Amino acid sequence: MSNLIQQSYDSARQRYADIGVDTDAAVKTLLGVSLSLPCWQGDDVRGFENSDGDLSGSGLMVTGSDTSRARTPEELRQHLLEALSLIPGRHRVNLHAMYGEFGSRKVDRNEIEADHFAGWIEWAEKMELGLDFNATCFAHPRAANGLTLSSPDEEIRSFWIEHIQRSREIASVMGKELGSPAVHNLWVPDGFKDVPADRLAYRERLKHSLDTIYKKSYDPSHMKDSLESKLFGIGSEAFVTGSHDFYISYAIQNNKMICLDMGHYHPTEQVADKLSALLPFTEELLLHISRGVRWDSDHIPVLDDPLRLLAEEIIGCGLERIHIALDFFDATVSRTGGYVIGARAVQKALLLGLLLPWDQLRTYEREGDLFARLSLRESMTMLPAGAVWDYCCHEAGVHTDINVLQVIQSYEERFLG
Ligand code: RNT
Ligand code: ZN
Repeated sequence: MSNLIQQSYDSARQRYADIGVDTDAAVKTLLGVSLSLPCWQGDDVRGFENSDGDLSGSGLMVTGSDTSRARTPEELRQHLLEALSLIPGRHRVNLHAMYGEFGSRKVDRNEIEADHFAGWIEWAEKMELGLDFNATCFAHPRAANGLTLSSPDEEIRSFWIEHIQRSREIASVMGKELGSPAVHNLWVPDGFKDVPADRLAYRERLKHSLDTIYKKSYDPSHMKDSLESKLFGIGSEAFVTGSHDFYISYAIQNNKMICLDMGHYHPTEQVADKLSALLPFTEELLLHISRGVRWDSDHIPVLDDPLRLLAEEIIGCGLERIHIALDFFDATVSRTGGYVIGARAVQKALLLGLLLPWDQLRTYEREGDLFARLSLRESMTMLPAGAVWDYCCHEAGVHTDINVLQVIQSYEERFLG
């Protein structure tokens, strides 16, 4: 089998070389790209607090009843390791604050500390994984009416400010201990189902809360902040305090990263187009790669057009300034399998971007030969990228696509006992 992979690769390499694309370099670059895997795909956004993990008021909704959900930190780490063994390259795990290891204690969000994540940090260090972090501003009685940092209730705002300040601190400990900066991403659910009467007051309160939160600055080699906007959520259809315009303005003024989630824009908007619109004004960006089906449905990514276009732009704009996190949850299928399919789809999309003859396309464009640009792009679509991908998996010691199903099936059998 591996002989066939090698032979197919050799002939693919020649085909690409003929149009000036170096497949060895593409594979090498791809294997150097780290993706941040969402811990929440492994357990349906439940976390390990000793509460019932009620998502109401969050706008997030997990559907499905596949039995593979991780119920403990150990099971979640087991799922992640199994998934990582099927994803070429070295990656990161994206944790939410509610995934601390609290034992049987009830630790409220305004009490969390780095110690609650010591097990994760130790594990990540051992497995050579980076960690990223998120404050969890939902699935909590104090967020049940869908308002946190922009709430008119001062006590509620202070509670969440404290939580987020602690979360940033924890992120910085993670980054410091692992020697790789942790991105602390902030998303709050704030908004209204119906038309608000004082939009400005909510946004001013959000700004004020953020100013308090970000007063403390951290060494960027330990922690970096990002802000995630949203167009609407379930229960925040008419108004979202932290809209795209709001956070762009805030991020640019305060030197923070913007997080672009693929499910958080109008369905006809291309998130791909936003990278080059933001990069002239900001040093780095965070992506939440997801697949929206009709709405912000958080489906597992597959190699579809929006993802291909986004990956092309990541390559076109330069990988160095873009952090790639995945954001999805699907309880209808194997949680571990979901990680594998989603992450590998992103990698395949990136590979397609890396296999484009960028210099030639840009030359045609500069020269105004737009038919040549169109024609060359189109002639790339049927070249043997699959042979390069198989080779990449093989090089990384990871199964090729066709074997994923069986490996996941036998893992699930063992997991479910
Ligand atoms: C919600 C945001 C956010 C969450 C995770 C769990 O709409 O996309 O990123 O999905 O933080
Ligand atoms: Zn997101």
